[in-house]
This record gives sequence, C-alpha cells and structure tokens, in this order.
Amino acid sequence: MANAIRALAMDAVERAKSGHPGLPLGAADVATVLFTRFLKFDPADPAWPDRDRFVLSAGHGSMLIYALLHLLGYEKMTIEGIKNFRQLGSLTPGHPEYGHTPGIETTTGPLGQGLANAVGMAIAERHLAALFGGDIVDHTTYVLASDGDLMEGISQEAIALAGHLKLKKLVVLFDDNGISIDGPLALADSVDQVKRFEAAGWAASHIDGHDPAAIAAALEAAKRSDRPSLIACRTIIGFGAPTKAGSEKSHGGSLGANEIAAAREKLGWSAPAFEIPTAILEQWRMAGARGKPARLAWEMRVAALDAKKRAEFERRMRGEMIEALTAAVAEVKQKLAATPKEIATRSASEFALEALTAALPEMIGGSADLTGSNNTRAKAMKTLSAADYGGRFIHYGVREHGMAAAMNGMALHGGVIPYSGTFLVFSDYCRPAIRLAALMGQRVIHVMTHDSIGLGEDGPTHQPVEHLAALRAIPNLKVFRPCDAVETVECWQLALESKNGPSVLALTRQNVPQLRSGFDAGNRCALGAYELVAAEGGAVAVSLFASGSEVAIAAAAQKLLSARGVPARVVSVPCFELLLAAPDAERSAIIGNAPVKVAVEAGIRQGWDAIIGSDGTFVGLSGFGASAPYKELYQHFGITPEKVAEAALARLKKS
Ligand SMILES: Cc1ncc(C[n+]2csc(CCOP(=O)(O)OP(=O)(O)O)c2C)c(N)n1
Repeated sequence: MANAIRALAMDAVERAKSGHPGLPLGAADVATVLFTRFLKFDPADPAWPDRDRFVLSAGHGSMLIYALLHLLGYEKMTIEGIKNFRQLGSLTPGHPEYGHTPGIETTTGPLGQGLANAVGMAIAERHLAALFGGDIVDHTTYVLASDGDLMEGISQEAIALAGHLKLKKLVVLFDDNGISIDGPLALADSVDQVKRFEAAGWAASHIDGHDPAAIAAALEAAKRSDRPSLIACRTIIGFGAPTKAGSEKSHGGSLGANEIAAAREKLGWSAPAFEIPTAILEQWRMAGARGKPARLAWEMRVAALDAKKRAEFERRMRGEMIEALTAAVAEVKQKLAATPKEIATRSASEFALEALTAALPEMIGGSADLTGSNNTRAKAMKTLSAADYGGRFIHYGVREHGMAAAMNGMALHGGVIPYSGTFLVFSDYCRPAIRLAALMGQRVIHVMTHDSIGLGEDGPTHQPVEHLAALRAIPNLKVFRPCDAVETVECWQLALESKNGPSVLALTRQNVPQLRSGFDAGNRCALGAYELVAAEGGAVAVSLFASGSEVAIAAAAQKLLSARGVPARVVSVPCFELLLAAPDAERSAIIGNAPVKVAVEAGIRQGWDAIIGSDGTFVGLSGFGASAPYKELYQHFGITPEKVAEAALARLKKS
C-alpha cells in the first residue's frame, strides 16, 4: 500500500518535471500506518467537525497528501488531478492549499508554520471539548514535520506552548531522514530532537519509520500519553530510488525515467504510470471507508444533544455571527455617546471587548506577554490552561510568531474566533503567519498596540514606522487604525464580521480625544473612510486625511485653516483596504476633489498616494523615531496641527 503512494508521487513529479519526491517516498510507510489504522476521517465528509486533523507541515512533500487523498477515495482527488500536479487550476498545487483542495487542513510550504498551526488546532479541540463534552469533540491533531520544520525558530515557540499546555491530543511524526536541500543535516544542525521535545514537556521517542509495527506501537503509545507526543521516525529520503535514496538528490525535482524504472523494480511495483492495481486500490478504499460509522455515530450524538446546545455548537462550527454582536456594538456606542471618553484606543478596545466577549463566547483572547499593555483581557475571562481548557484567555508567552500561527490553526479548526495582542512593531515577528491567514482567508484578529512614535520613551526600537505600510501590502488583510473610542468599536465590529480574512487593529498607547459625538446607528468606518469634519465657508480648498491618533491633529489643523479663511475638511481613514474596495462613486465622493490634499500619519508615506495622489502633501515620518516623551516627539518630527496647516497653506499658494 505504501508503494502506491510512492508510485503516484514519482509519476506525478516526473510528469510535472517539478516537485519533491523525496519526502513522499520516505514517509510513505509512516503515512500508510497512520491513515489506514489510526486517523479518524471520512472522505465523504472532509469537513466533519470531529475528524482528526492531519497537517503536512513539510508542504513541499505535497504529493504525499495528494496520493493519500486519491487512494482513500476523496472524490475530488481524481487520477486526472494527480496527473495535473502543479498545473494551473488543478487541485494539486505545488504546496497544499487550504480551501482549494478538500482534505487539506491548512496551507503549508513555509516550513514550521504547519506545526504551529497544529498547536492551535489542538488548543481549539481541547477548548471545545471542555465546553461541549468529549462525546462531541474528541479528535487528535497529527503532524508530519521535516528537519526543516524543526530547524525553523517558530517550531520552538510552538512546541514550548504545546508542552506547557499539555496538549495530549497532538502527535508530531518527525520525518527524521537526516537530509535537507544542501545535503546531510550534519552540515547545519546537531540538535537531539527527542531531548529537545522532552525538555519542552513532550513524550518523545525514536522509531524505525519503515517498520509498520514500530510505527503503530508508537502511535498507540501516543494515544495513551498525557502529554503531546513526538515520534522521530528514522526514514530514508527517496526510499526505493536506487541511486538517489538517502541523498538530497531525491529531495526536489523529478527522478528521471531510468531511476523511476529501477525504483519500480526495486520496490516490486510493476503497474504502469498512474495505475494502481485493483487489489491495492481496494484496500486503500476500504481504509478510506473505515471512518464512516464513527461519523454517523457522532452525528447521532449531536442530534441527541439538547436543542439549544446543538444549535450553538453548529453555529460556532459554521462561524456564524449572532445578532448579539450588533447589540453589543450599539451598547458600547450608546455609552460613548452619553459619556465621551478621552482614552487611548487600546483602552477603548478593552472597553469594547468587555461587551464583545460577553456577547460572543467564541472569542478567545490572548497576548504575547503584554496583557497589561495590549488591554486584550476582559475582566470575566479566565485563563486557558492545562488545568482549565475552558478558559478564554491565552498567555502565549513571548512568542509572537507561534501565537499568530497558532491562531491560524484555531481559526482553521473552527468554533472559535482567536484574537491576540502584541506591539505593532512586532508585527514583523508575526508576519509570515499573518500572510498565511490572509492567503487562507481566516478570521484572526491581531490587536497591535503602541502603534507609532506616540508610544514615546521606549524609542525607535519599539516605534513602528513602516509597519502600517508593510501590513497594508498584504492582500486580503484589513489594517484598521481607529482614531477614537467610537471608531475602535466600529473597527472591532468590522474585524469580527470579516469572516474571510484576518484583521489588524493598530491602537495607540497615548490618550486621544473622542472625536465622534452623538450616536450613529450605522458603522461609519464600513467604507474605510468618511468625512469627519465638513469644510466651512465655501468650496473645499483642502482635504485633510488622517488615521488613528493623527486624526485629532488633522482636526486641529482644520480649525487653524478655518481661522485663516481656508475651507478645509477632515477625512478619517481607519481602513485603506475598505476604502480602496469601496464602489467607485462612493470612494470618489469620500476622497473628494479639493485642489489640495494632505495626509497625516505618524508613519511612512508609502500607500497614501492612492488617496492623495503623487502630488499630494504628506506629513509623517521618513526615518526612525526617537526616545522621548511623545508630545516632544510630535513636535520634533513636525507632526503638529501648525505644521499640517502650514503645509496645506504652502500648497494652496503654489496651486
Ligand atoms: C521558511 C522556509 N524556508 C525555506 C524553504 C525552502 N525549502 C523547502 S524544503 C527545504 C528543506 C528540506 O529539508 P527537509 O525539511 O529535511 O525536507 P526533506 O528534504 O527531508 O524533504 C527548504 C529549505 C521553505 N519551504 N520554507
């Protein structure tokens, strides 16, 4: 049965003249034992909520999972699909893509991410099991990880968190083949992985990854473990290829017709390319049919649940919002209309979270060791820990990358909406995972506070400058930078409603005035920008655009301009992406056609030209910040109402 995987992998890579046969050939025995005897799944319902998850963290070995899906009878994974490996529009892209191919649990390829996603899946499983009971939620997350996965720094964050949380239903099968692209692993690495995982609180063992009995015994032991398990499976990369096995030559690229013919002989596989002998295919299909009774039994248990509990479980797994969100947002806005607050937007976010997390039990918060600074913990939230998986707040530790990737896994698992906190400057430490959340269309929400030089004394290491622009560059990510308490809750609402993509909320450390008075029933941030202050005294001469804490500066500049008889308006721009996606007419109306357009943001200019044009005026930063009290920094860098008014007047004179 394992040779069927090997044959399909060799043939597909050969036909595409591209891909990685080494891993599928080497890990075929491990995968065969796992999928035919342990993994709980049903090809007839790839999204069955209580299925075990399998994450191919070493995404370059994609032919392993494609071969498995085909052999096990996933309807969409046809032999034609396998023949079209890596071709446009096929279900067999170069690296596995979530949402593209049924049966793929997460997009992998950037090494280390899949392993960290799996930690998040295992957290979500434990959490939901605590809430809904082991009859309804009881599955294991399996990962196949390579040397590369374990060399990446993110793996340390992931395994430390998993060990700490005692995620006993997480099992990592390490394809311990001692080979990476450059050659033997010994060129670059001498870590004892078993000891490393043990040090992080895992159960860990070595086995022969070509011995089915040993693989099964290790998987059995993992089922009984009270900790997460690492099984280091010693394998031979490119197993069966006569001259390339055991060497980096089998890692990437087709093996060549002669090598494949010789491998077929060596493996005793006589079937022609892309053909699986009926008896073997039948065995695979039987293995694929194994899970159906378990799924049907699970469906009966769900059907037997108390109606309210069942409806809630199903709603959460569908990721559907409840009416309660609208009501909670309205409640917060009413309070702010009644008693305006001059507070930092991070505090406004905390104020909003009190209502939002009470209304939406699926929200799971956290912070990378900056809880008191990020203000992401609502008072009623208990800590999610090994002793209480029902808690809703995760202390991720100083592990931004692992946090962001675990959040992706939680969102992919379903049933929870993860949000977290760190400083905006450390978005760089999360970026690869945020990019994948955007690529996969996952609703994860990053609260990133201390969003500019406005954080003051911590200085340029902590002051984001290029980060807003860098995040805005990621497709399908929404970057929100609200200007006051009202916008903050509106942006939270938009982030929560963004079912198909991640969001970043960039929030201030310093207090900002509440610029929105009164109560707006609608969400004024929904189009990404809106006119906050209209021009007075004639045709608009100047449009002032700003985001976040700089909106107040623009508003003060507007007053100075008014006093000079210059009609100016202020447009608050909390979200570029929504503005640029708005219908043309609405976007044009918001941007307007004032002869002078000025943007104010305590960051770099990049991106603003889409709004103010390349001839617009920008007041912001072009280099790093500095360490000083924040008000002095705004003076020092010239981001003040006076400078904004001056810049506008200077442009007016020229035009
Ligand atoms: C973050 C990241 N860096 C680099 C790569 C490119 N890359 C793909 S596979 C690989 C290493 C291959 O070694 P290993 O992980 O041991 O896999 P094997 O050769 O055993 O299949 C590298 C560097 C990548 N996919 N992701």
